[in-house]
Amino acid sequence: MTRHLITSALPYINGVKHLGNLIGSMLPADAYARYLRARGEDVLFICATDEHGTPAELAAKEADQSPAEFCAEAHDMQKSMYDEFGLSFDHFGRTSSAQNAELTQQFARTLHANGFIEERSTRQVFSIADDRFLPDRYIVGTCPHCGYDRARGDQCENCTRLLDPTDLIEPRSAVSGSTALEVRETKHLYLLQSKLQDEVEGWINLAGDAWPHLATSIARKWIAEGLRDRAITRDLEWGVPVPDDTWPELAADGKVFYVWFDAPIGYLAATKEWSDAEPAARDWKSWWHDADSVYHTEFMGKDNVPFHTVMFPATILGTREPWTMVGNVKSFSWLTYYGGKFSTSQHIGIFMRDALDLLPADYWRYFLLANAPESDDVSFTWELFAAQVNKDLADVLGNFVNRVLTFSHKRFGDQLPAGHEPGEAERELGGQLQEMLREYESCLTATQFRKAAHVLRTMWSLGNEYVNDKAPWVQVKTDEDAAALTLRTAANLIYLFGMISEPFIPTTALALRAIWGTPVAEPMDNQFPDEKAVQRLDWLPAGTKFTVPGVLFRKISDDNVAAWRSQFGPDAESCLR
Ligand code: B3M
Ligand code: ZN
Repeated sequence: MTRHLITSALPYINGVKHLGNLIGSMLPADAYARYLRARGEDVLFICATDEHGTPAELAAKEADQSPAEFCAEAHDMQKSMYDEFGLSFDHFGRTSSAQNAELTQQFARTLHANGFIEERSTRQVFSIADDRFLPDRYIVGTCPHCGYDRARGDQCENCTRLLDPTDLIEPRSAVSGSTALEVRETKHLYLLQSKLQDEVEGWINLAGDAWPHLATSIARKWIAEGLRDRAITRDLEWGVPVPDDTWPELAADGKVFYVWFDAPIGYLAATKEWSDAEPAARDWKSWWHDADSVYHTEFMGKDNVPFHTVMFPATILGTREPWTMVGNVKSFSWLTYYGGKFSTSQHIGIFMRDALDLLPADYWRYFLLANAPESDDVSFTWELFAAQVNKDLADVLGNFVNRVLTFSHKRFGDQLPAGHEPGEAERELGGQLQEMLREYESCLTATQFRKAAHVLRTMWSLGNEYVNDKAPWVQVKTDEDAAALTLRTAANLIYLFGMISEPFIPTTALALRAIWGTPVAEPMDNQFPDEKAVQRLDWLPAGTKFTVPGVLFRKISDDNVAAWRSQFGPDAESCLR
């Protein structure tokens, strides 16, 4: 049986995470993992914080902390936020782990032994006061294009032009502010990707057929431009050190691996963290090494696609070892805020913490997945958010559950009533649901979340239509048994919704399964309804006890929308494109 390895792109340790980060990888990965688990599949869902690189080191400096302290705190903060969003990682690890250092070094040694890594001399800025080579971002100065006086050596934040450190006017060190800089010769490791061009291309030609269009088109474009050899080391304090058994000189110089070299290996390392926590029961290698039965699905934003479809595959192919290669690359375009970019520095858009402070996770999960930027960019607006939440969640689903159970309770007490046997209308309903379920599952299997949400919403509406047509509040006046059948059938629909809505709104789905006086399995492993049961709609027999839940989803008022617009703008008008 196929085993499903699911990974979400590893969120950078620094920076405030916004809703675009959530829908760009972690949330759809979670919906997929939850669906497959509910189907009884063998699933391993892995993520981690991506902790190395210049931005992390600079962020730590700004916070007046060591990188290790900074990362430990930020990791815990991210982890608890993701828990609140219901992201059901089997493990949420860290690329700064010992496991990642070990595996990254091992990969590098193997690539070197196979002739795919070479030492090369380059010329780089050295700071005499700091006694170190400075990465491009560690050099600041005045932008020659716009005059901004804190432009970085790689890019000017003000005019966004790409720069070379030598372009800067009055360059100085971002570490000490010293202007005593000079260009010196130093050595770095290069991954000889050019030698792997044909192999990677051949692999993409085969594997790429399974990927959605967005991913294949990006991968092919990169391949067409040709793979270039890439420096895979940097001059930083924080990172996986170059192993001194293989490159003593570089190790003595304090070189570490480039963050994009160790980050994808972080998928393996995080799996090893998971496995090391319970070595008797778990075996990370069975997922990653010589793992024929494993199908790996990766979720990521489109800017990450080249690294996952070209660079990391080249790294793996260069080891000549049977590491698991990706099966499906599910990538996403951008979620925008009123058509503009989410921006951490200018505080435009909605950040994950703020979102949770306003409303529970299920509101966000549903809206984001139903509007996932699977092909083009999608614009978040409060107006759209409020309209969809109010209609789909509050009116269609929430109200259905409430009016059915309130009425049943009022007329028949706290047990589901018996009444007539199912008739033509129920059989027809069952048949329709069965067909929709089939479609829902094929969308989820194909990682098409917008379509899946659409089908789910249609199934919820079908429940409403059934009850509206039958009108048990009228039936009860002439034929109590008919009303009882309607209510019992509707109760079974609620139960069905509790099972099938799990990937989108897990907290509510659990609540819908917990209404009944029967024990609830959580997590929902292997509980997804099969087609036959959907046709019968008889999970809950007459006599089943229930409690009427409170309001499942509250409505978002126009006042809320106005208040949130002014709170999260800065003012939404200024973001209109
Ligand atoms: N941290 C980039 C990003 O979050 C990067 C992904 C790494 S996946 C191995 O967009
Ligand atoms: Zn500039």
